[in-house]
Amino acid sequence: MPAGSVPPALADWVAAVARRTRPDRIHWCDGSDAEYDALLALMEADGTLIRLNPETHPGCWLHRSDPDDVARVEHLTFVCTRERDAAGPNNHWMAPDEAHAKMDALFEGCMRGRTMYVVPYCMGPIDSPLARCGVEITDSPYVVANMRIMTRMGAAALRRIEREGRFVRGLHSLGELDPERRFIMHFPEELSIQSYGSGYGGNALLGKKCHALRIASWQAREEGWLAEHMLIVGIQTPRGDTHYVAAAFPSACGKTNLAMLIPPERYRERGWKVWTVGDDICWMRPSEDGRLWAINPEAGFFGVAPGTSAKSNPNALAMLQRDTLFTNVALTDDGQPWWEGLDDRVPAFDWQGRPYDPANGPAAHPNSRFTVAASRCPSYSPHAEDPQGVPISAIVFGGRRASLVPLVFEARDWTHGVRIGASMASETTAAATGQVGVVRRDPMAMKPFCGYHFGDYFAHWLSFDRPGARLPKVFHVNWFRKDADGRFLWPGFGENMRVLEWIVGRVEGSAGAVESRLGPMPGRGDIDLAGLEDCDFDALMQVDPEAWSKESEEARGFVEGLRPGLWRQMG
Ligand code: OXD
Ligand code: MN
Repeated sequence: MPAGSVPPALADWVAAVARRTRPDRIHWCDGSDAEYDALLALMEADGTLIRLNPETHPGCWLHRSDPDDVARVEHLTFVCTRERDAAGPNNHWMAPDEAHAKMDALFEGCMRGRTMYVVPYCMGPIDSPLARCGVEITDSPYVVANMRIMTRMGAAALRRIEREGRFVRGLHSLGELDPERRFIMHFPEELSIQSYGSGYGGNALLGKKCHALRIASWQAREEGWLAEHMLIVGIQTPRGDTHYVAAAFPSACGKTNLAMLIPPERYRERGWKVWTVGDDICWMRPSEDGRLWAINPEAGFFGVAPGTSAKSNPNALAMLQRDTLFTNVALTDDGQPWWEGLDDRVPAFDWQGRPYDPANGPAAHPNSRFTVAASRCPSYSPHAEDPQGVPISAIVFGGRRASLVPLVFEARDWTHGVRIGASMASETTAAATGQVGVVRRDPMAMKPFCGYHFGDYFAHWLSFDRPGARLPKVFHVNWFRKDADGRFLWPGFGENMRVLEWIVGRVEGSAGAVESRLGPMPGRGDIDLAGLEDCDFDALMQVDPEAWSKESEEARGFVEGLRPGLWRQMG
């Protein structure tokens, strides 16, 4: 037990878990440097971690996971509410009694021969009224090390738990890493999570998707706030004002790149700057001034490595030079991490540790990751840890759509914005197991993460439009539109600044737009296209009326199928 007092509810729960799982040892995590170093040493000794080249990448490590355990498993992820309807058709559902019986059997004796770590953590700045605490029990030191980077973990979180008495209970075991014995269960009514059989981030770092999205979205609805799959950036204008933008994109669609965008030189010269607050999750709450104020509940980035390069994300590349845990990337012959899109070196070993052979597929797993402290990011906002959060001026929804959807358009008002978010669809990526590149409905990028019925979720969003509210403007973007030959029509990355400038201009009331059936859009003269002579702006913005009507009809059918009458309430 840690020095100082442990709330009885926590002590009792830990004891009960230990009786069931039978660990050899129990370690209460304090979050200290010494503890982290000891964990790394332990994992180096047993081969869980490989030390990377200390000259080029001091403090960096590689973890190779089981090849069958490399992504989120949506088909094995359940929301277990008493009433099936509460979980909605967007979630797999299991009755709580049945789920508990299943999980109890799996956890029985599963930690024999292992250490059970008790990880108190806080999602959000430790002194923020918007932050929430949890405790994860796990038998994976890799999970503990990641939780230390991704959350405020240890003694301070335990003190907050002691003060508040309330915390989310997360129980995790690697089990046998057998895909046939793997479940990620959520019990929102009990504020608890149980995860068995996977060590992959989204399945095992329970503070992240399980707590900060699925459980938190449930709590947010009860308490009048929003827990969203959104990055948060501050856009500083030449006048020195900073507008905060929250943006929802499905997994592996460039949230980390956008969160760390470096404006092109022309913009920098004029005084534009982009500040990173978060790259994945945003908790927003209406404040007394009527605006939505947001925090990033995480303390680190668990980003997709492939595609990260000096061109796509120089800030990320700079922060990954030290003190980073890499998972399933490839290795160069001198022990440096490598992934597709990084540069033109040829790696020596692939993500499974085999001598690299292109015949075996990509060298790095397409969902290989880095875990790094947010404070290591060169563009980390000086306001990222403000307890009250940052005020949100604009919300952006975006999907990965090769056709149909224009570069950017604006919602007419909040309710129309909710309709736009609810209508989102995107091509699937490697962040979850299953087929890649298939367009699926992913409203507000929350399909895998909303912990309750989507119909109730959209109604909750609509409820923010009330007297006195000063709600953000809402936009939709698509960086991924292609021409007939399959080439991207928009350069993306830093050049997305042009679109952000238009969005900020709309917020400030200075940028023009043309009306369209989708909502206001930039005309040629409204957006900076200087130097983009090759870019076919008309093709980027073009909307095929018939195809659009078909898409809207599908979205309407989807929303009406959730809760009849809801579509009409959405603008
Ligand atoms: C993530 C995801 O890891 O969305 O952020 O899968
Ligand atoms: Mn994500």
